[in-house]
Order: sequence, then structure tokens, then C-alpha cells
Amino acid sequence: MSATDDRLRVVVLISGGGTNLQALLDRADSPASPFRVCGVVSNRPGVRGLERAERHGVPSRVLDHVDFEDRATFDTALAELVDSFDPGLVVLAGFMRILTAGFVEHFAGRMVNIHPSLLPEFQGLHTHRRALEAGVGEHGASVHFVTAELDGGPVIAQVRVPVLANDDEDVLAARVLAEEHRLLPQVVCWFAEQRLELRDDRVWFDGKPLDGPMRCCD
Ligand code: NHR
Ligand code: GAR
Repeated sequence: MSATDDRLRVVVLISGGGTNLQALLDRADSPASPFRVCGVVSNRPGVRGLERAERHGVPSRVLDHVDFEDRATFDTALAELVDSFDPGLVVLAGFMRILTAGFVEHFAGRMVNIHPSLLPEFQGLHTHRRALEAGVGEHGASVHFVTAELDGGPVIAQVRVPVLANDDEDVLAARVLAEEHRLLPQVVCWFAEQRLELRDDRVWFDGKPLDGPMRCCD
């Protein structure tokens, strides 16, 4: 007789390198992990993140958006594919396609995104370049519940890094990315431990609404 596996089933959506996926795979390997990665989906073929999944023995699929007529058709197929893994949580980890309201609604309250800025600053793309152009002293990353409003869902937690005098886009991106690898597994653990909830457009943690994002990771 085998023991039942009550770890949260997590599906990770990627478009590229998958270093955040790797951080989740590594954390899920620790004996006390409350979650496991049960599937990976990429909208781009041949990316490094797919190799990471394979090396870890996690099933992966490619759903290339160029094969679809429009966003709604792509998202319908994507929702069906994601559902086939029976996830308790969907994580966007470097996923680069804007999702339709219908997709977001289907996974409401059980989908999070990691975004490379201190939201609500710098929504959208090229966040590191824009942070440097704006001359901010601090930058970072946020994990938020995904809503139909792009990068506008309630923020769960953030990590901050300093912007240093000689930073260029790549150096700053690398400093943020290293911290993302701590932030994202932490938030997924909290969700798996049922400490996090999206209720009335707010984040609830341990049964209380948050006033603002939590700070990670001391
Ligand atoms: N979808 C919804 N509805 N809501 C969010 O909050 C989402 C989302 C889909 C992705 C990630 C996001 C980020 O963290 C994300 C959040 C892609 C774009 C984009 O402009 C913008 C934001 C994010 C992801 N994508 C282009 C598009 O036309 C394609 C860009 C490309 O392929 O390089 O979809 O930053
Ligand atoms: C990460 O910095 C993530 O926050 C960002 O892309 C990188 C993906 O790296 N996401 C976005 O910009 C979403 N538009 P990874 O593939 O190595 O995890």
C-alpha cells in the first residue's frame, strides 16, 4: 500500500531559461517540501527551462502560440493542457504571453506571477532598463496573484535590492534574479501550507488581510 501524496501540485508556465523553475524544482526536492512540480508548460520550443524539467523527471509540454489563430484559442488550449496536470497552483515564472480574462478567471486565486520590479512600479516589460533610466535607488521583484489587469493583481511579497552606481541592465537583472530564486519558492511554500488566500481582491495571510506586500526573505 502506498501512502497518499498530499503535497500541493504545482504547474509552472515558462518561456525561456527557467532559472525560477529550477529554484522551485530544487526546493521541492527538500524532504519537508509542502509542494511538488507536477508539470511544466512552455509557449516556446527549445528553451532551456524544458531541459531543466526533463532532467528533473518532470513532464513538460510545448504549446507554441504561433500555431494558434488568436489569443482566445491559444488560451483555451493552454487551460486544457494545464488542467490535465490537475494543479492546485499555477506559477508564471518568466512566462511572456499576456493571458485573456477567461484564462485568468478559470485559475482565479490559484495563479501567481513573479515580476521583476517593485510593483506597482514598472509594470510590463524591460523593467531593469526602465528602473535604471528612472534613477531609482532600489529595485527588486514581486510575486502577485494574477488578475486580468496585467501585473496589477494584489502583491503577496517583494524582495528589494540596491541599485549601484555602475550597474548596467545585465548586472542589475542578475542581482534581482538571484533574489527571485529565494522569493518565489517561499511564496509557493506559503500557498501550499494554506497560509495565503486571495479574497475580495486582497491578499490574506494566516487569516488576516495584508496592508501591503510582505518582505522577503530574511
Ligand atoms: N496575464 C494577465 N492577464 N495578467 C497578468 O498579470 C499577467 C499575464 C501574463 C503574463 C507576466 C508579465 C510580467 O511579469 C504576466 C502577467 C508578458 C508581457 C507582454 O507584453 C507583459 C507582462 C508579462 C508578461 N507580452 C507580449 C504579448 O504580446 C509578448 C512579449 C514577448 O513575447 O516577448 O503577450 O512581466
Ligand atoms: C525573471 O526575471 C522573471 O521575473 C522575468 O523573466 C525572468 C525569467 O527568468 N519575468 C518577466 O519578465 C515576465 N514578463 P527565468 O526564465 O530564468 O526564470
